[in-house]
Amino acid sequence: ARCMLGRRSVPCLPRVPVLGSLLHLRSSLPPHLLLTQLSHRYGPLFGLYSGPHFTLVVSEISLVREVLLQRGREFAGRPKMVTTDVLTQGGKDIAFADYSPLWKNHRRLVHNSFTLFGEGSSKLQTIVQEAAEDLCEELQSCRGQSSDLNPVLMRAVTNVICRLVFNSSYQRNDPELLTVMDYNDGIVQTIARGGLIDIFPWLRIFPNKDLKKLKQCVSVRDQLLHRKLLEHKMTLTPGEPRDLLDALLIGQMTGSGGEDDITEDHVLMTAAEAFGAGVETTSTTLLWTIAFLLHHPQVQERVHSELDECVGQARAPSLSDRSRLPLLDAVLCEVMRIRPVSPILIPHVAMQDTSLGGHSVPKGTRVLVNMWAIHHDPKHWDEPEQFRPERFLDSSGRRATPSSFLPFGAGPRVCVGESLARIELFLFASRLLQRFHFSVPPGASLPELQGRLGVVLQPQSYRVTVSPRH
Ligand code: HEM
Ligand code: PLO
Repeated sequence: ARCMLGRRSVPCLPRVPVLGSLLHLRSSLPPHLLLTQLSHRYGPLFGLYSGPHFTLVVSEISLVREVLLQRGREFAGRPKMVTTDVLTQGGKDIAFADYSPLWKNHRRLVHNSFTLFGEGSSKLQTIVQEAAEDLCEELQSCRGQSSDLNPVLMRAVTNVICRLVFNSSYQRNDPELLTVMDYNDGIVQTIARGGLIDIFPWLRIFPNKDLKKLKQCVSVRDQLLHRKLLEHKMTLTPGEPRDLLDALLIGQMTGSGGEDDITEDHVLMTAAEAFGAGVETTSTTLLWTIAFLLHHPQVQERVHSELDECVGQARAPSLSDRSRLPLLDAVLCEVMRIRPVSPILIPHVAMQDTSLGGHSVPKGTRVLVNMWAIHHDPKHWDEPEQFRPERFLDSSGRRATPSSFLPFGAGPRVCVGESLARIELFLFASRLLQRFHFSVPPGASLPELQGRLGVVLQPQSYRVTVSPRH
């Protein structure tokens, strides 16, 4: 089938009333693979109806650049979804909020506060190094036994966000940490299943077990955050923000008093989102990194040698070593290429009538950017299924960045946590690999690499033997 966009038409999945194209989207494949397969049949720009919503699927880098960059403003809207509305009090966050002047203010404030406490200061480096140290100690105490890294990594990255947002951290069995991990787990299991594409808002009127669980988790989260917020407000000194929460509160209080100012609820949602986005994505990327290194022991060996030569054993790696560790950097990029944690980003929406690839696009059209397809496009990547960090190195061994690589998106909706994430990935991965060798436990099989798409693309859980190198 084809659908008309202005005077030209694009290929389109067949549709029926009410269900739209859903009958053609039934598949055992996860959404990013199904959409990639469909793009082979229907082309780099095709339409479908997810229920009543007309949706364009974009699978080619020049079109993706048009959506995210050239026409970034026009495509910066977000669809309304039932589960994310529950998660964010109807869009009082950054990621799932529709484009508006208030959202712009909010995003700018968050961005500035991140810069203040993160990228701009050496404080972040210390925070991450401390969390990495703590993580290494915990692994050291495993004494070469096989373990599941997920919970240990989660605590380590949670503590980074915790220091950044609340200026506090959690001990190993802190009951509050367990509460946080528990509600987070509940949210991950119930939110936006099927990769962030909520399709039938009217399902809400039926009793829904998942939605109930989501609401419960969100309410536990909000109580906890509310307490933190109160504590902060009582001890706040204007002009001397101790952490991100202080900076946001100060920003909120010094607003112009107009209707585009953020409220205290927005501050709360920002803290919640920093935790959600900061923890889930970073720990997952680290898990993928170890999984691929288990599959490619010779790459792990080369990273070990690079670290031994450039940093040695006497001190922890720091950000200033980054340019001297191009292979490690390339490994992290290759991991984010081959298994992007957010393979179809968050859906975008056209906020006004606009165009894409020469087709006119009506206001309200949803756009799915298939980053998986971009990162696996054989026109841009030689043997895209192969894990080859060398892709990110030029002929003299320096880091290079190919143009079909956008793991954080781009443009007005680019990931706000990008530099924080890169800093964390580098400092965690370098310290871990400096101190430990990762191997498949005796008798166990290699980790599965297909991944499961929930709210992020995660590896199936696997076990690993962590042995100290020195
Ligand atoms: C959005 C990737 C870590 C906060 C996004 C998007 C991607 C992404 C692909 C969606 C872009 C779009 O819809 O066009 C990643 C990756 C990470 C990571 C690969 C780590 C490996 C983080 C961290 C934080 C964060 C550490 C914060 C602490 C956000 C927020 C948004 C976002 C708030 C929404 C931006 C908006 O809609 O305007 N991220 N992210 N992310 N990310 Fe990240
Ligand atoms: C993860 C579970 C948390 O409890 C809530 C949460 C908040 C922000 C979400 C994040 C979850 C998943 C990853 C998301 C992030 C915003 C941006 C990020 C979707 C649902 C990505 C990768 O796009």
